[in-house]
Amino acid sequence: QTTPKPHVAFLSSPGMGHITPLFELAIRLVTQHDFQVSFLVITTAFTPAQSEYLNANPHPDLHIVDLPPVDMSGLVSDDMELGTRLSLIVQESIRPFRSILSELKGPKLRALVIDIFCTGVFEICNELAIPVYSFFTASGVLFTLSLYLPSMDREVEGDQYVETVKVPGCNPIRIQDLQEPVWNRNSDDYKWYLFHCRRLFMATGIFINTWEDLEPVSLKAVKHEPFFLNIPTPPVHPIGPLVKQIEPAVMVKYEKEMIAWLDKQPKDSVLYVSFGSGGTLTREQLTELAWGLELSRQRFIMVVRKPSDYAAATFFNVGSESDDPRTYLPDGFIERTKGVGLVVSSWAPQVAVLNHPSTGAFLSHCGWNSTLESLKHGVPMIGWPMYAEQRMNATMLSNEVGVAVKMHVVGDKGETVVARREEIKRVVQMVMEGEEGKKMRSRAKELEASSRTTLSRGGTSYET
Ligand code: BUP
Repeated sequence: QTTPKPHVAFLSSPGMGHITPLFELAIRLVTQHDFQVSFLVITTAFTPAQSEYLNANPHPDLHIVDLPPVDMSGLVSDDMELGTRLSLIVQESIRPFRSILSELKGPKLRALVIDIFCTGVFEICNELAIPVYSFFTASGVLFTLSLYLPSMDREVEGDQYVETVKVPGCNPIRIQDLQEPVWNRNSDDYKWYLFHCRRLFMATGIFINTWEDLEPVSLKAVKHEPFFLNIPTPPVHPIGPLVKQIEPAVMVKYEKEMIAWLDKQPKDSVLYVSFGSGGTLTREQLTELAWGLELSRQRFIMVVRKPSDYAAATFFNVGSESDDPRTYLPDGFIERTKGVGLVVSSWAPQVAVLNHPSTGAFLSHCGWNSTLESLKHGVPMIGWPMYAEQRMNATMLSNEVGVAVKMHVVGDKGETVVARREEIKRVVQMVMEGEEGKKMRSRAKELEASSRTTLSRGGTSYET
């Protein structure tokens, strides 16, 4: 009689930013380590992009299990901050969690893997004796801050953090770089985030989507700094960079055309511009960006979506917008940049673009998935952070890692500053043609090589 394969369940909060790394871990457990996985999907606030991604690579040992949709009317509103909204959706969706787990097909669960917004499952799993591993899908910088947050919260008075944050063993974080929820102690988002951070300590272990060569400072702090040893932090397992694989098979016509266009461009000559699935610019900023790109005379692919002050933008409408970008880009921009630039509405095959030899840099919001995808493919970045922990990421990537230059979009008081076309032109030219760009590209190539090593058999992330 053969022993059944170890059975592990996954639960992710909605949104590609969290689903992607958890699903990539699930795929690897199944294809490289002989596990079977039940991947539980919260169907509320689900987008076409998410279901396309989850259904792209069927595998007999990877079961997608849809949780019953929940009615969130009256519980969430459009003006609610993202973390609060996610926490509430998860809270409602896991009400029947005990019966969901008991109905899973396959042998008894050996573990459950969750993301930071799913910490409401600890009690039930405890009763059922199922170990819970938390997969922290953001950077090591945010991870160490998150472990420190409950202690920091106890020591501070007042509504806001006003001094540079000094997480033990880590580089100081400027107040302007803190994500908004951490900044404002009265906000619901802060309270929810603090709640989840406190509960991180209930995990049997914590996976983190990074690796030693990218974030030595944070990982060393967690391992050796007395503060973290004393709290005590559960065992921390760096397993990154786990990013979406290239999926040429599922590309639709306009995506194939983009890649065909890239095929005709010289090596490292194209700037890829995208602000992630949650990022929108104002109309004024989008105009400046378009002019900056045009004046730079560099090749580009720009993913655009409706400006934030054009119509209500929501976090979950990705892939559903069909408005013509001509209505919000400068008059004649698309015609004048024809042949040099490509404008795509809303969604691009990002990993395939970053993997393409013609892509020379990524102007990015510095979301952690986008960052890892860029570095895994050896592409340097122009950091244009928008929300959440992206400002910390951009600072770390430019000051510590040397793979990015930051666009000046954050003022001294943390306010958003409009980047002007001349500055955009200067930074784009510097990265695409200048010495600074060359240095960053060579550093990004080093990290590409190191990411390959760590994920290969015998490498630290693979073995972990
Ligand atoms: Br937008 C976009 N194509 O056009 P986020 C995103 N993605 O393939 P991050 C595309 O979605 P945040 C597009 O490659 C990544 O794997 C992208 O993107 C893919 O996440 C995934 O939401 C998620 O931009 O930022 O970069 O971690 O901080 O917003 O979660």
